[in-house]
Amino acid sequence: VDPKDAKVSMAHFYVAFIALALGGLMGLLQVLVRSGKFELPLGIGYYEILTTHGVLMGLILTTFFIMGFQYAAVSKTAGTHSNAARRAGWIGFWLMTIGTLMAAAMILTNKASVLYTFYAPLQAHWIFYLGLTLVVVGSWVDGAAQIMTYAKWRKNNPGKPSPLLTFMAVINTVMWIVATLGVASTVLFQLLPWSLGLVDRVDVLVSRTLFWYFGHPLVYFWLLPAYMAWYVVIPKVIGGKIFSDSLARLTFILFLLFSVPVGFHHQLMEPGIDPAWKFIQVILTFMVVIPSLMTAFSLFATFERYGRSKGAKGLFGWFKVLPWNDARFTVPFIGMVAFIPAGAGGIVNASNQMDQVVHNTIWVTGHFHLTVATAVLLTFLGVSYWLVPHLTGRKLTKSMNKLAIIQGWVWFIGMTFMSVAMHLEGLLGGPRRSSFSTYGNSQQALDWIPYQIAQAVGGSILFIGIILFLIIFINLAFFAPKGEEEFPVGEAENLEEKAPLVFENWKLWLGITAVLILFAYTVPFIDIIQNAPIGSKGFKTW
Ligand code: HAS
Repeated sequence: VDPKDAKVSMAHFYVAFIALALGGLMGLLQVLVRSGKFELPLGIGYYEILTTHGVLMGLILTTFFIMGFQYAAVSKTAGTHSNAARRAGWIGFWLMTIGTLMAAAMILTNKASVLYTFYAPLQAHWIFYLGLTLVVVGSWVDGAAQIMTYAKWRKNNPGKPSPLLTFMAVINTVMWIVATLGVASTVLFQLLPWSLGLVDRVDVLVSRTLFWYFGHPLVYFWLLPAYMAWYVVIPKVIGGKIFSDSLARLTFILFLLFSVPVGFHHQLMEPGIDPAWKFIQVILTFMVVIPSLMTAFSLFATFERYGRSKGAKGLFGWFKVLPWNDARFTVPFIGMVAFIPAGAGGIVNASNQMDQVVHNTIWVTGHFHLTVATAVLLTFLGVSYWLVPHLTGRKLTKSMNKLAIIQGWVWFIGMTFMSVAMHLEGLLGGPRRSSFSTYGNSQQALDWIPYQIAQAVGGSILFIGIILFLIIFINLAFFAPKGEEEFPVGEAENLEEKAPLVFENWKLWLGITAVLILFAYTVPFIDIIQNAPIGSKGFKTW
């Protein structure tokens, strides 16, 4: 990656990992409070730390890391960004950073304790909403940089499929732009005017529906960069090949089509939405499971073929020959393994009847700590172990590689404690988004306490995992010996197999995406607006 482009990516990573440090500390406080053995000092509120944790980890760490990673990936595979694209990268970065500071200032002064979902009826200070708007607009400008470089590549290479990693980054950016239109609408037309006092009431169901129109593709915006690493980087790291370039592209296109029209599976328990439309969106949710199953198939195929080429025998012989001493492989691999129970939990959530048991319980928190906080995050950390030294012109030394592997296993142990306990407590009815309470010593709430203590143990181990990562990151950014670290980009097994050009027919894919969204949302939206009550005054949190 060109050193000028490297600087843009590194700037994103600094903000991302400051968010990880602060957000991680809030996570630690969170599990300690919920164990019932610790009280927050200085009158700090539970929802203040919960919001800080969710916004920093779920929105800031992820968006900054993803934009920095994709910017570098496009520069590496489609060629150095032009001056205009690099300017866009910097403008996007600064807009996002200013927005982050505005939102953080409001959360830390307890004027925006509205959780990371921030939908009505909870109301935050208008500066919080404006800050988040800048984060979203900044990410569009950042995304535009990637699209510009992709367009330039296509112009210079007519009739050829674009580099796989660039193609994947562009799909994720396009999906992000389509998804953020929902959150931008609720913020600009509902939440900002309402918090400024320009309107008195707000339609809560409209705001929640627009949020979840965005909220589900948001989780795939987190996932797809991890899939980029699993499909393209991991085969090269282990010395194998990408199972199929075309299958990887098709997977990403399916995500573009099916990520958005599924938001109702977060609202299955909400009144005011016709059950028939909920049912339709549940079916579409099961469609979006398919590309993940294709990914699992493709990864197993890559591992097995590599294993056989090394003489491995039997069903799982390949497992032994994988490069376990290489953090660039081991850390993301732990993430992949976690994604198997994580995905199974997601399928439980998406099943209407079972969601009635788990909705709003801490089971859901367990689900998303396995998905985004393990499968995705460990992959991001595994990527950082080679990308940061690649960008700073340094080397991942043997001792840091060892520490990175330990970091991955520490995370695995901590998350096993925490998320298993969360899933089990959820099945016993333990609520999410709530501070410690015995509910007047009710037996049911007393039964939750051992699980809450297990979560505190797991959460404390995870915090050690974050400290280990930060030590390695600081070393790789500033102190590791100078040298060259590879940016691993895998090759497809069959180089003759050219990806069909129809995959880059954007009119076709964006057209189908629009049709699916209109199909899934138009009628229910008209219903919601027609049957709207007079709206809610909401709850001011400031
Ligand atoms: Fe989810 C709630 C359904 C995936 C994140 N999810 C959430 C929330 C978050 C979240 C943050 O239908 C909470 C939102 C809130 O605050 O309220 N989720 C699903 C489904 C999937 C799914 C069907 N979720 C994710 C991913 C996330 C994420 C990915 C973040 C990155 N989720 C739901 C539902 C709710 C929900 C409901 C609402 C619940 C409620 O009541 O509120 C699917 O996409 C999952 C498909 C995944 C698979 C797994 C494939 C496995 C692979 C690994 C292969 C491993 C290898 C290694 C090769 C089918 C690819 C092998 C090695 C060996 C040794 C074996």
